[in-house]
Amino acid sequence: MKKSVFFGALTLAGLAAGAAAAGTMDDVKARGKLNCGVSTGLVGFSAPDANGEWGGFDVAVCRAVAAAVLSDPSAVEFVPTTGKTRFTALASGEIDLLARNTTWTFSRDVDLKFEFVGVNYYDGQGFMVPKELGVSSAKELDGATVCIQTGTTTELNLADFFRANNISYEPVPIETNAEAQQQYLAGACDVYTTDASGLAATRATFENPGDHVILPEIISKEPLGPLVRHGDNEWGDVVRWTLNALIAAEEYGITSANIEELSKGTNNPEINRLLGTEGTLGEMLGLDKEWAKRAISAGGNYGEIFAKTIGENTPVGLARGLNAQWTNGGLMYSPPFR
Ligand SMILES: N[C@@H](CCC(=O)N[C@@H](CS)C(=O)NCC(=O)O)C(=O)O
Repeated sequence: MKKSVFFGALTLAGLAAGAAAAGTMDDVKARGKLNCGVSTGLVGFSAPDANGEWGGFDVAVCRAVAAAVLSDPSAVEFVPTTGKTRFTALASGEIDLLARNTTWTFSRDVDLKFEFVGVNYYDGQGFMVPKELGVSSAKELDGATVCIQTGTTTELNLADFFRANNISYEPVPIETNAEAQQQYLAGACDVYTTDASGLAATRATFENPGDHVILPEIISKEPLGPLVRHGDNEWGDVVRWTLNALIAAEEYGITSANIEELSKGTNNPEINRLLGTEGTLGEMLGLDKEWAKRAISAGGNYGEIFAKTIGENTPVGLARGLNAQWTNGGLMYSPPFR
C-alpha cells in the first residue's frame, strides 16, 4: 500500500515535469509562428535588411525550421538577443529556439540545461587589431585594452589565454557587436576579440577593412550551433534533423535548382527518404512527408546558405575550412536518414 502511494507520487511529479517541458511543437503550430532567438546583428549571420527583413547564416536555420513545421519560411518572429540575454530568453520560453553564434559547451548543456542539436559552424576565437599598432602575434598584447562581449565564452577564454602566457590586459566590457565595433573604431580598446567568423563579419563592415589585421592565433574551439531547452526531445529532434537535412542535402547534391526534379523520385533511396518519396521519416517527427523538402527549399542546402551569406564571394569572405563536408576534408557530417 505504502509502496503504491510512493510510486503514485513519483509518476505525478514525472508527468508534471514532462508537461512543463514538452509541447514546443504544439505551441509553435498553435501560434503559427516560430519564435527564434538571433543576435542583435552580425553581418552575414543575422541582420535585418533595409526593409527589416532578417537574413543570414543563422537566420537560415530559423527559416528552415519554420518551413519544416509551419510550411512557411517567413513564419518567424526574430527575437534579438545579446550574449547575456540569450539564455534567459530560451529558458523562460520567450523563444523556441536559439540560433545565434552560440558555442556548445559542457556547462551550457549540463548546468544551464540546454540541448545543442548540432553544429552549423566550427569556429575558434581570434583577435583583431589596427594595422598601425604593428602587432603580429596575440602574445605581443601585454597591457592591451581589449573589447570583449560579456556573457560569452570569449570572456573566459581571454582570461585563460593571457594567464597562460603570463601577460596582462584591461577588459573593456561591451554588450553587443555594434557597441564593440564602435568602441574599437573609436580607439576605446586596442584589440577586439571574439569568434573569428565574427571578426571577419565585423571587419567587412569597416570603411577600410585593410587597415585592420586578424592575428594568427586561434585560442579556443567554438563549435557554434542551434539549441533548445532540455526536456522536449520531440522538439529537439525536429530542429536537429532540420539542420541535418540541410547538411545532408549538400552531401547528396540536392540544391534549390534541382529539388523539384529530385522530389519526383530518384534511384538514390536516401534522397528519396529525405525528400519523402520513400519511407515515413516525416511522420516519425510528427510532420508530413515534405518537411525536409520545404526546409531545404527555404534557403537552399547548407553549402548554398554558406555561399550566399558568409562565403568567399560575400563581403564576410569566409572559406569553408572546417565547415566543408566530410567528403571534402571538413567536419560537416550528417548522420544517415534511415
Ligand atoms: N560564441 C561565443 C560568442 C558569441 C557572441 O556573442 N559573439 C558576438 C560577436 S561575434 C555576437 O554574436 N554578437 C552579435 C550581437 O552582439 O548581437 C559564445 O557563445 O559565447
